[in-house]
Amino acid sequence: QVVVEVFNNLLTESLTIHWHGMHQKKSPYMDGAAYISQCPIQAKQKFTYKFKAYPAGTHFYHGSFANQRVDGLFGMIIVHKQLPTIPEIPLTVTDWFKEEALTIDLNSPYRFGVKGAGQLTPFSTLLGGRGRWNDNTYPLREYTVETGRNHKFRLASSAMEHTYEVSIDGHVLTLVALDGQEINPI
Ligand SMILES: [Cu+2]
Repeated sequence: QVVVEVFNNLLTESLTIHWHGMHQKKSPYMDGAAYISQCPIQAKQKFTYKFKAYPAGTHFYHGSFANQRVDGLFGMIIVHKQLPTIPEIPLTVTDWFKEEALTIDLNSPYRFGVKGAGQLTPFSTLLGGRGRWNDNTYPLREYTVETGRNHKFRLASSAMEHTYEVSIDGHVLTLVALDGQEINPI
């Protein structure tokens, strides 16, 4: 059982949290889909989410009201079936727009091409919440690994506009699960 008390400390905006990948059997009202499974949590109000941590695997949570996810309201949910036997490294990937999500729209000067066409161009890609824009001094996220040992990266993309291909220079990655389901490793 997962119990998360969410206090909305925003000044004016409501919010909900969607627990991406959780099946929510017998707890549909905990799914966090604003206006579908619950009324949004209003500014300065709190709400307690309770649900079963199922299925096991790599999942993430994100704001599911307007585009708050794009402003950084997301994180990992990792459900372990048993204790990990190799080092695990959580890794989020997202596109970052600098502008607040509520002001990104079709008329945004950052949108490619004519109105209604093209994609928004992110200012940066964030790995583990960090990236660069217009300046190469900001420290990026660093991950320390042990030579000769297998490590499991648990990856979630919270990107709004783009899909990402992920690779690690000089290393071979074996994909062992996808969308919370184990697969034949490739
Ligand atoms: Cu989701």
